[in-house]
Amino acid sequence: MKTKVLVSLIAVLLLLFTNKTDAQFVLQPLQHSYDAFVPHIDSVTMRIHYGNHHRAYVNNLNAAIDKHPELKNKSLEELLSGINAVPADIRVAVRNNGGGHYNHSLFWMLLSPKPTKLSSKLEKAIIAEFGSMDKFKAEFEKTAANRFGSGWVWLTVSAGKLKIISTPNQDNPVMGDAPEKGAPILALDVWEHAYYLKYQSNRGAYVKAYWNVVNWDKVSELYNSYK
Ligand code: MN3
Repeated sequence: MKTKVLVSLIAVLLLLFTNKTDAQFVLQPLQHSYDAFVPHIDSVTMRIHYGNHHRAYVNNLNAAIDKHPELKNKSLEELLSGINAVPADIRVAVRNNGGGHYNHSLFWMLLSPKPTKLSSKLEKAIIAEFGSMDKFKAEFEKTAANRFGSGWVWLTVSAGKLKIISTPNQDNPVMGDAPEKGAPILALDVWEHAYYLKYQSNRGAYVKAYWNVVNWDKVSELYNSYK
């Protein structure tokens, strides 16, 4: 019994310590419960993905920035868009963990447990660019399938134009050295940790299920803000 109390106390202290508020970057609370996206995304995957993977990116990013106090006033966007100006000894850490923090924050924000509808403005733009919603989804799914290993699939706005692109690892289209720069309005994580517990090697089924949980209201909002 005593041990149990002690273990709980240590857990609380650890939690307080890892969430210390002087950290530059903070893991924002999830807007939905872990089981909110069942059956499309299972709750264990949500818990581990957010609570372990995303938290580790935030902690590792803060640890890297701690080595260079001159970067303390930089926003995440500034660090990533200026990635080549980040000191060499922490550049890879900022790229991977800063990218991880940015990408996952966007990914969670763009999920919805309830059906949402894209704006007619965005729908028109998608149809103009890709031919139809079905063709857009097919191209997005194909891009997800073709990402070898770990990475992301994006719908971006670049010079007013919609584009589907993919990046490896935790890279993203806002990074200063991105081959295809753009403002992301849709973000899909295709790392195995995002789907393997439920879908195993069937990435395609995960990507198809993703359409059920996209927050089109938010995607439309982002589109309007970049258009
Ligand atoms: Mn992930």
